[in-house]
Amino acid sequence: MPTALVRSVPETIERCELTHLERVAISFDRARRQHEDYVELLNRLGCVVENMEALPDHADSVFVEDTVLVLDEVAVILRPGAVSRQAETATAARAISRHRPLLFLSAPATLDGGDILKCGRTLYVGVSTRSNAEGIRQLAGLVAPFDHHVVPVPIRGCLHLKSAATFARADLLVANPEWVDPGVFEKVELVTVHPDEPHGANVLPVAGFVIAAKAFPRTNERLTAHGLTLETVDLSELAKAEGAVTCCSVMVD
Ligand code: CIR
Repeated sequence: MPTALVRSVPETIERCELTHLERVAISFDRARRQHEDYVELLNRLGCVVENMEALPDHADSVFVEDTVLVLDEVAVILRPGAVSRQAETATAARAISRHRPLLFLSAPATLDGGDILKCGRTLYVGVSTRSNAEGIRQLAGLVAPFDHHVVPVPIRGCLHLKSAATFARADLLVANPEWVDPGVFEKVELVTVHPDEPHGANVLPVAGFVIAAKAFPRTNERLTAHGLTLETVDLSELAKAEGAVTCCSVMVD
């Protein structure tokens, strides 16, 4: 069963980074409850949940996905593109070092985990406002000895590659074609988001289930019609901080 690394919602979440959304009030209590439900769901699906050290002064620290890439052989400690987030990686490195040998990106590289979409031995990496060419170059060099290869993917109009596309199953991509060209991915079945649900492409497969946000019922219906079993969670408060399903955990298989 996978281990899921998570980190609690900081009270400072209202001061989060925002790129594509207007700042609106975020209820800390509601965000914390929603995150607890998410963690409970991971538990129920059989994950061993490990809580990383809380970082109360780091407004975006609940979004642990952006700090580390975990492969079977190693973990790569990333360098988030938002300067305010770069100090989050030290505690992530401590937590993940119990599971994998560590490799590190170094300045001037920047790369957010939300930009890395893994499919077999291919790492698709979004070229975004957070992840730069040097980050992609360094990552490719670090993972090449383990036979993983990196494919840069242009995105537009969204924060991360995984805002635009994720694999709901190894052979099934869910994508928003306004934000990424689905043609760049290996030949897989494609489900597009419902046009009224541009953020609906971020889903997390866990133990034969697919975790999806409740906010996207019409996209979720499309996934169910493809034979997937969905577990939905309400992450509406974290969505105000531009968070989604994948970014709240780091899965260690
Ligand atoms: C940020 O802008 O960094 C946070 N407010 C949201 C990060 C979401 N991360 C993710 O989807 N991987």
